[in-house]
Amino acid sequence: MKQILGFLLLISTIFPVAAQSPVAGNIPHTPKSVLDDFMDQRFGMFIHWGPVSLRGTEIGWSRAYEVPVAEYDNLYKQFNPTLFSADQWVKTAKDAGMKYLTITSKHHDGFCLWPTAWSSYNIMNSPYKKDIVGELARSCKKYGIKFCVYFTVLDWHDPDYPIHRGREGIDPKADMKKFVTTMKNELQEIIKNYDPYMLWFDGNWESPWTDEYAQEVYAHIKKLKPDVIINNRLKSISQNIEAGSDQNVLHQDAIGDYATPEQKIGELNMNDPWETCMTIATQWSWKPDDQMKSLKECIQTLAKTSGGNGNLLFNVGPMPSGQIEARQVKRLQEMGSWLKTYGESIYSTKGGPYKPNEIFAATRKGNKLYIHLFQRKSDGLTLPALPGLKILKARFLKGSKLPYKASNGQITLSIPEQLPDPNDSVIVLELDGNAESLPVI
Ligand code: JFZ
Repeated sequence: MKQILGFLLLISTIFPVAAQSPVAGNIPHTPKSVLDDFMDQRFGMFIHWGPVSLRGTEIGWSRAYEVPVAEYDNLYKQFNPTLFSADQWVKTAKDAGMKYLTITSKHHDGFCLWPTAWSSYNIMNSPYKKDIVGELARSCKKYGIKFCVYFTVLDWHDPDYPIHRGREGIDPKADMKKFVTTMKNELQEIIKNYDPYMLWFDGNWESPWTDEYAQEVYAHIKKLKPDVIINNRLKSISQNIEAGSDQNVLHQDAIGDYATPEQKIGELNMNDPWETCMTIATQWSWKPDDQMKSLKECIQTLAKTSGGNGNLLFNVGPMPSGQIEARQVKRLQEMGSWLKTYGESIYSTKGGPYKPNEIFAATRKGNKLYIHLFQRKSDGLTLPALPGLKILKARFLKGSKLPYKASNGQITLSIPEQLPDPNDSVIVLELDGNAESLPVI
């Protein structure tokens, strides 16, 4: 008996997850209070990084295309980012006014930035040999930044995964069940060792990935950490790439908590949590001399996202040295200094009631309505009236009063010739009631 138990114990240590563990009957959903807290953060740092930065091509996607497979898959042997400092990255995020950070633990190329026991294709077999995910998790804790992990479903490198992009068809030697077991074990390591606040899934569009698998993995994660936030890219979209690939909205049958518009600002949505992910330049991972967004574009993107009631996960791709480009660090600092002055109109606000446009976006908190003015079209800004509420006072945030008129179902604010901020001048309208109760106008 003892021998059998010992054997079972040994087996369960080697294989902590049974290949076909049934989906738990009652999958716990993430509490609304947790999601409300997430949406209060508004601004996070996305980091796409790996050995591919040595080539400067796109992470995952360039494998077998811009970079031949044999070359791509051996880049890790030269990956030695000796100037990497988790503290410096996290400080860069903090100084930018970012409240959370999401690192690509594993992208579509399969390389793991943490010392996983489940694949030798990981950072410990590079010359660097340090746990990048772990160091970031520690630094985030130290600086009060919420630590989050990106994890791809599809893995074009793993022989157990049936599709190896660059090669035709389904690999008959692959073993999808075994692949999913590995995935669950890797996620278990990540949750146990790094305690992520949120998991950012991706790579859910290829045929081997089904909703049964998604549910199995979801239940597994929620058993390990019921409050962890999960994006909407765990659910399979392989059956319905066209309609299903619309991950901009949170569908009724979502497996996950929030929608993920990519490289575009999400639409105003007062019901479902969402987060736009967007690159500071054009590529997710580092590209030399990549075209970087202007400060105006960066600030207005954040204001329009908040104005639509969403979060912004803003991406940088660090260099193979381990550093984030100096010009990108500077751009992020500039965003941070804008936020130091105007942050109260972004953090913990709700978007609306007006839909963001090229001229302005609106955010609100309590009896305050913030108008983010992007450009001066004339000496007056006319807005539709606020049903049932009166304006008590209008002023620039941290600035002077603004004359205004309210009549005939319209509000007209007098706009001075010289705006206080060239990128986003924030106007505060103090109301005689709760701005958050206004319907979308
Ligand atoms: C995905 C990743 O592929 C990309 O590398 C990055 O990590 C981003 C945040 O998420 O973006 C996609 C997803 C799907 C397609 C293209 C980019 N697609 O189906 O063409």
